[in-house]
Amino acid sequence: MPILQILEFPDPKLRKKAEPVTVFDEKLKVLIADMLETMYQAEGIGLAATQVDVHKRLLLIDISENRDSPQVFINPEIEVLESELSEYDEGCLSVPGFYETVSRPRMVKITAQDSKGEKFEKVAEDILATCIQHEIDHLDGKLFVDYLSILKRQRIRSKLEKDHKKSA
Ligand code: QAP
Ligand code: CO
Repeated sequence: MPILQILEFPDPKLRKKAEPVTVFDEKLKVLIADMLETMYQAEGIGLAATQVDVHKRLLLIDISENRDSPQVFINPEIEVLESELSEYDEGCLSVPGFYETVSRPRMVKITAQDSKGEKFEKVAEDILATCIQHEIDHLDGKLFVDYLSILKRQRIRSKLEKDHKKSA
């Protein structure tokens, strides 16, 4: 199965807003399979379609130790259940090599559809809640670096731009 190319910050394509998925067909299943393969080979815990330049509201998460429990969320909506925030050192496959602390609501309820279009709800806490919020941000064109100081964000941008020039 093909490994998809992951866009990297500051690529402007990462800023596009994704459109709802309306067709739950074989093509969607192939995309999910390719994205899973891509996430596992890159050793990520989460991947949004935006990151592989597909601007549809679809994301994957696998926070399991054995990397064998993928969760697929299509057209996810989020409701904050607790005003309490939790802090995590976040990274991103689109911002390779950088980890920074971000605060987000600790507990959220997600309403989404599965690969068959079936609606489901899930309450997520801690790392799963953080990860889902991080991935939904991608679908809205947002990145974790947007929560950092301008200085930190610019340092990350310069470093990655240098890397991209070298490999171009
Ligand atoms: C989002 O990120 C996340 O820099 C998922 O060199 C991460 O899977 C949410 C990765 C942490 C909450 C906490 C990053 C792999 C993977 C890198 C990822 C890298 C290799 C990031
Ligand atoms: Co990310």
